[in-house]
Amino acid sequence: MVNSVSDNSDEKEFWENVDTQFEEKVQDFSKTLNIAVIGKVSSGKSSLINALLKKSRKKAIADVGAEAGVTTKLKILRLDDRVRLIDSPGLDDVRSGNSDITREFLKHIDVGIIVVTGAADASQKRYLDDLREHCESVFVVLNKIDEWDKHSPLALEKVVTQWKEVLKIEKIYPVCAFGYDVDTLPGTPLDIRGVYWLREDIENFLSSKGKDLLLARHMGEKKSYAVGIIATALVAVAVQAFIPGSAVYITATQGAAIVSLSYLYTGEVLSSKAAFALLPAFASEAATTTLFLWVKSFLPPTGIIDIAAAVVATSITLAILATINSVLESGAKLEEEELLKSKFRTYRKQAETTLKGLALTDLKDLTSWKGIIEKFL
Ligand SMILES: Nc1nc2c(ncn2[C@@H]2O[C@H](COP(=O)(O)OP(=O)(O)OP(=O)(O)O)[C@@H](O)[C@H]2O)c(=O)[nH]1
Ligand SMILES: [Mg+2]
Repeated sequence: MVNSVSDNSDEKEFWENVDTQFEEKVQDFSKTLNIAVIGKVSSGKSSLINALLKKSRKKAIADVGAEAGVTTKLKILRLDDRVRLIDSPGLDDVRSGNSDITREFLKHIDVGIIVVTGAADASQKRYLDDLREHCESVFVVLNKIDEWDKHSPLALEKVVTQWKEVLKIEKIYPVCAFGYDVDTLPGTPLDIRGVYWLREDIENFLSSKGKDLLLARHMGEKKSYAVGIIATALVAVAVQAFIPGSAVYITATQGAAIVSLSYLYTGEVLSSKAAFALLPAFASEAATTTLFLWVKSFLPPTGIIDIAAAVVATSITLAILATINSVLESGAKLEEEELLKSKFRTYRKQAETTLKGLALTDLKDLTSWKGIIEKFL
């Protein structure tokens, strides 16, 4: 391929612009995340942590025991270099931990969760107040709601109301996190209730701080997060397809989504260079030989106000990201170019069929994308 001088400078400018856009889009993974789970002995703190992280009994990360005081004082779960979960009866125990880790931790706690059980107990107010002083966001959880299974539904409602009154709070999360005890009878299924809503609110808070993926990476189930990353990228691409110079934005969006997917599955932060180095594998599948020309071939630099352009851009992006997701999910390496190519061929055909006949409103709608991608992956 012989490029003229002006093509080369076009290409250079293109990549400079892509890099600028990429930096704006990519999540900052160097942040830290501290979560404190506080509550009386045997209230179910460790069980709740497992449920929150969507762990199976076999893959539980926090020890659960029927005897009181399994988490005797302070348990520090170091999920990775940047993410810490502290499980403790109260912040007093964290304070008396008096190590570098606990001192650092107390300086900034992103999320505090206080776990209570049974009848309303005003003595818990001081633990809540203490937690509030150290945390950006606090969630109160009423665990073991299965204790009321044999009562009328009103009984649980009354308890919830009383807890709100004694703690002077607007919201409490009634949950059940049963089944993580190693002594649970074999074959007994987990009984998890209400944790979905707690998780969703915590994730929304973390997302507002650009920290959602720091936690998502430790979840026992990753697919729903991958769907979210891909859907968000596709909405952006559908919108960007109509902007002049769309190729720059779309390439940057693809790169940032690749970095997010890679972090979700491996915890590794890909450089922009490494992320963009993957794209030529998909380009050479198409007719043209360089990524620059390939991107331009489906996206005129001026942008055209045409649904067909948006469909092409989203279907190619969907195929690229589905390929990356599939390789990472299977534990294979992104460097395996032949694998990328062969998966991309299949996904590209599938994407074209799936997206045929979609309206522009669908292409710009996050929920409709999530539905499509869930079936697609
Ligand atoms: N019925 C019922 N039991 C639960 C629930 N959640 C936890 N448990 C049980 O309560 C006991 C204590 O649970 P843990 O998760 O170990 O509680 P903890 O607060 O971490 O306890 P310590 O570490 O000892 O302070 C275990 O036997 C759990 O199986 C629940 O929602 N319902
Ligand atoms: Mg415990």
